[in-house]
Amino acid sequence: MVLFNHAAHQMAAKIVYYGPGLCGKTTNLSSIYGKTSSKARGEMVSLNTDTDRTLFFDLLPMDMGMIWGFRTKLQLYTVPGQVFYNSTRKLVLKGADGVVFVADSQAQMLEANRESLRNLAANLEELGMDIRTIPLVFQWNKRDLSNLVPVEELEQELNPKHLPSFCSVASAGTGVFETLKGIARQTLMHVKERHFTSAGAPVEEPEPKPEPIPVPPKKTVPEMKPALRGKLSIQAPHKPMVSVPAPRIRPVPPPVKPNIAVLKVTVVPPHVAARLPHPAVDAGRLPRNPAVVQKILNTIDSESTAV
Ligand SMILES: Nc1nc2c(ncn2[C@@H]2O[C@H](COP(=O)(O)OP(=O)(O)OP(=O)(O)O)[C@@H](O)[C@H]2O)c(=O)[nH]1
Ligand SMILES: [Mg+2]
Repeated sequence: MVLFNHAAHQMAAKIVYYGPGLCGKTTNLSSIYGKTSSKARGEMVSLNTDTDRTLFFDLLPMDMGMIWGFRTKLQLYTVPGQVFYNSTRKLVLKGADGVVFVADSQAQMLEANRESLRNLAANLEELGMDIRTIPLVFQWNKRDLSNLVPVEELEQELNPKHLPSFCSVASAGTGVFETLKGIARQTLMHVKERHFTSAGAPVEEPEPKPEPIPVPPKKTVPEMKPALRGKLSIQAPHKPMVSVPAPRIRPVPPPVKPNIAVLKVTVVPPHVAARLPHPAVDAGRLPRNPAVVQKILNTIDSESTAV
């Protein structure tokens, strides 16, 4: 499925090279990689077995420049051709925008080509796609070898709908770019039909609507039996009585009366003390005679500073 980034004006399409084992799919991508400037392509990723057979896929990103106002990228993939890797083939095929069917032109490989084409149709169908509508081109590879099936026979056997087809020697780079251009044209025309208006403006896909959040159904009061209508009074729903322990209240102690003693201090300055009538005052002892004491106190009162 072609990917659009409308904000960045970019689009990317996925092209898958399909065909029987050893027909030359990986060789196609290696040849494109070797003959393209590093500006026009990314790095090629290959996941191979020990014997250099494709284990998972090869991937080669290609920059096709500006097309209809979009920077256009093609992601070229190959599938593993060996029969027992079918689940991987299906995985790689998922989301393809175009397919190159690479056939091995050798006579002994004709049945393997037929089988691989049937497998392509079946896998597309399982993925919800259709071999009759997906952009598809054929490549008759290994035309340099002997014991070849004539091109007319290959067309009849494998391409009865006369879709675009190309003869190639992938190992020598012959016919490889013609094939790539052929599938790029088919795929981009298909993208244009589906995603651009007749005036050439891209059709923005509407934002997918968020899944509605399920709302629990409202609880409805069951219909009252006619016989009971008018006989029932509305009552507050019965609530079971729950005994709650009384809260523990701590007795508040009565406010404590502060024991405030008012202390009157009398400071006797030295000049007053010197004129006191009794020398015992200096020693901190009061005379026993009340008259003398009173006289002392009067003197203190009149001449001292109360604090
Ligand atoms: N003579 C000749 N040999 C080719 C040609 N194309 C590919 N080969 C050789 O065929 C062998 C298999 O090629 P691959 O590209 O690895 O085949 P494949 O389709 O990727 O195989 P799987 O990964 O197993 O599916 C290699 O030795 C290639 O050099 C060709 O046009 N002519
Ligand atoms: Mg391969």
